[in-house]
Amino acid sequence: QNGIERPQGYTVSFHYNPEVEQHHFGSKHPMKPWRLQLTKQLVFGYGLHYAMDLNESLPASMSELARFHDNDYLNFLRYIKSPADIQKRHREELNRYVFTDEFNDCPIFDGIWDYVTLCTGATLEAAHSLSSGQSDIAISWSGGLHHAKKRQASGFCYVNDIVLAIQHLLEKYVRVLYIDIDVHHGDGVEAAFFNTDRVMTLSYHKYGEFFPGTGGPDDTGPKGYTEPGAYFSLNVPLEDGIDDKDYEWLFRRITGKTIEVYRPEVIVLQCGADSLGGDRLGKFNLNIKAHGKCVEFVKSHNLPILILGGGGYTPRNVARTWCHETALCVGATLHDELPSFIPYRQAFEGPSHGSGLLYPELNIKRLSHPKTYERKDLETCAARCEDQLRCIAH
Ligand code: TV1
Ligand code: CA
Ligand code: ZN
Repeated sequence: QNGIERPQGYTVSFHYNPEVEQHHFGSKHPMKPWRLQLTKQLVFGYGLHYAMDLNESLPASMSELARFHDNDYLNFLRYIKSPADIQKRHREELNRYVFTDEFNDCPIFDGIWDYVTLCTGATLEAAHSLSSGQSDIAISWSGGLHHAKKRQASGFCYVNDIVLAIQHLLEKYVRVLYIDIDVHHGDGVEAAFFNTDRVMTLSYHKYGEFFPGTGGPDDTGPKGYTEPGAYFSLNVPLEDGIDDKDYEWLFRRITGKTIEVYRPEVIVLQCGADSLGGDRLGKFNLNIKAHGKCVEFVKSHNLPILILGGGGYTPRNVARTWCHETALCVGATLHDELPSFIPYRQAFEGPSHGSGLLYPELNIKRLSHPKTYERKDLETCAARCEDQLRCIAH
């Protein structure tokens, strides 16, 4: 079994439905659900499935989604026909009257209802696996869709599986810590729990002329400082080109202090892989191992963890990252050379595919974004976060 063993003393569960990966946002759209197929192939190629409980999850039901979302919005998603569908019937009028924007973040595509309910179903099943004590670390790579609002799709996200999972966790746990290492601000999750101190949200992201534009240093929760939730939104706005060393330093310092002060009973970790160097949309310079150190650091606190996906727009690197992080969860060390027998191995191969190495390897080394900050900016940022954390008293 490739030397992969079950972890001693704790259980890891993996929640997934292979139908998700069959959906397409459109050929030019950066969100590629098939990155989940690549991820799963690496996970299985390395034999990591021997070390976890595997679950083929069911789609979430309408009533489960309605615990956060508006019924009218959900019915729209459920019954809307994709443009391709409409086009078949009204091709001529459509070409005459409709300007179809090529940069539509949230297109209506075939099977959209199946897609959103499958992504959410996996995350809700993972949350249930934790709350029922069946597992200690539950993984749902198709989840992590942090921008979706109560009645509005935003930034490639239609249904907010994270909010729904946290709502479920709140039935059992008193304090939930949400940590978001996607390169974008976790605005939808922050907004949903803005007025409560039972959920603390902590997002690391690029800030300044970047989607969604929120998550600045003064975005800390409701401004009346006696209101519940005041100071329980913590944001770490970052500049282009942040590297492994600086990110690890900030992440450990701020996340460590947050866990110490807030004392969560469970942690939800959104592992968006668009914070990697070489991402098609992101602007950071992280290597896979540095991204993974965030997962390792969170795990080292021995609390139940819900591990979610999110962004990630260079599919071969998304798969590498999430496979590496699955291995960290089960406590396995993987050989850097990718398994030779996985389907689609060519997707990971060759200099023209990015790694520049003779054999496809798990780590990536070629990074691209110029650094636009100085050491003192990081110090200021960390000090400001610590000031905010001092305002949280239990
Ligand atoms: C269709 C085709 C849509 C090509 C969108 C990049 C496209 C983008 C496309 C794109 C693109 C964004 C904005 C638009 C402000 C809006 C999963 C009015 C080459 C969690 C979502 C980013 C990130 C949205 C999601 C962003 C996540 N960037 N090509 N769209 N304008 N939208 O900037 O956090 O990773 O880029
Ligand atoms: Ca983030
Ligand atoms: Zn993102």
